[in-house]
Amino acid sequence: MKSRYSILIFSLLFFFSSPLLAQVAIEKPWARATAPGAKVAGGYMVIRNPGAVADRLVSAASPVSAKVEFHVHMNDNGVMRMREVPAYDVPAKGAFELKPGGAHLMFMDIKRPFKEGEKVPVKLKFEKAGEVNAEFDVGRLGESAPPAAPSAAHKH
Ligand SMILES: [Cu+2]
Repeated sequence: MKSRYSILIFSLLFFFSSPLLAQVAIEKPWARATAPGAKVAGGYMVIRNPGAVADRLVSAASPVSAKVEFHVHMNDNGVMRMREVPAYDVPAKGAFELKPGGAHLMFMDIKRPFKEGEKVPVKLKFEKAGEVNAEFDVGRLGESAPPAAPSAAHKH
């Protein structure tokens, strides 16, 4: 009788510690519309991890681009530069935010322009939570950034 209980308890513990139960939530995924001829696009979101174990976003892919890279912005002597990083760490009971001017997904070699109002599907792969699908809403061109075209900045 006693051993049967311990088997039950053991399997319950195993079940609750299973990586399959690790979960992350993707909040407000969005991407910027692209200018004509643009080859790359930025994607943003908040990754929330309610679990007690830290997780890590290790890869991302989308049918609309050749690949999806993880970028961060670094202040290099007053000049903001982008740098590729291998992964994003999502702390336990915490969140990791991707936003303009900070960490962002970079859609490389996009196959078509991103148009405002459409959705871009992205498959995210986490070390523990596994694959998570997200639909990125395409927002306005140059949202929360200076206008891309010089002519737009010099309207009289
Ligand atoms: Cu970038």
